[in-house]
Amino acid sequence: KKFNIAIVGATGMVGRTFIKILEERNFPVKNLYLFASSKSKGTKLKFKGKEYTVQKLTENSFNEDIDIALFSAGSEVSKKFAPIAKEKGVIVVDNSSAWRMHKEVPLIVPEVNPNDISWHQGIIANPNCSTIQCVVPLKPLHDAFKIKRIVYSTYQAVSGSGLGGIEDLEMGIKGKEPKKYPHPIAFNCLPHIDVFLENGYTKEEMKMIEETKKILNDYNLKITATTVRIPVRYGHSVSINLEFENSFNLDKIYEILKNAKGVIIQDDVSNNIYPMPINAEGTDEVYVGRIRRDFSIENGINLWVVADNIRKGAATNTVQIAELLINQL
Ligand code: 11C
Repeated sequence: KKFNIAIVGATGMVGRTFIKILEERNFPVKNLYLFASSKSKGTKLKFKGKEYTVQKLTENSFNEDIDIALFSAGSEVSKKFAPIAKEKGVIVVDNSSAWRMHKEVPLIVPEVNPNDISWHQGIIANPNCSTIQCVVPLKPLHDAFKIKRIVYSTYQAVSGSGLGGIEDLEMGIKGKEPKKYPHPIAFNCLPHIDVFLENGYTKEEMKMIEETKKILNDYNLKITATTVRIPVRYGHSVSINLEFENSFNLDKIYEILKNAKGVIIQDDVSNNIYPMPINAEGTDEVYVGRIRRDFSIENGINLWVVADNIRKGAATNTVQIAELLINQL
């Protein structure tokens, strides 16, 4: 069986990657509909050698023929248009933060909580990129040793801010003033991703905290986060400090991560092998290394986790959710 697929935000960085990944994974597409803002109307994009013209997204864009719409056009577009699509019987998989914390919306990472697909009501949310890459290795460790507390510290690529982030980095290297960020990102790092909230955290930090609890379905977890933008084009890195309820041995941790779906261990420090964004770029796996005991507490470990934020952190995960869906349709 083949499906009619719409992409909303088709010309953006994630939108273009949706098209690439649908093609790479040989997703059974019957018709493809590409939508974007009026700015990008008429842009031609290729899928499996055939050219498609991007149409302006309007309230009449969705027809009953469309089975699934993949959205990546920002929260405001998702807030307005996802309910319109849903009303037409289209199932929305949304990459923005608009719907993630809604009770009736499953928030899915297919390696972690695929069964949550069963209770969707027309909208399914794709988590934030930095959350996705963390929960993939954390889920099997939580199942085995019960995580008590998580400390996330992130090192996030500029592509997380879209093309504007890449431009600030490229132009900044040439000495130009930043346009996207409040400070230069070239030769610098900014402990500031998304907006600051009243509690002193950024919205990116609170997304990591809240989304982790929802995906792991454990609201007792204690989590804190500091999210930092660094001058890297693609690939987010996260230092994760974990405290477990139960005792563990490191060999077992290695064994669990070795068998975890979607995880590749890169941990051979005697040969300088550890995960790095330049190696993760263009791939769909989550890389874990620097696995070591945290000697400052009883049951603690440190991990260094890297993934391509545009692929596993966004487009690939969204397409994987659509794959779960078509197995049900
Ligand atoms: C960043 N994580 O790297 C953000 C981008 O909630 O989907 C994705 C924002 C989101 O800036």
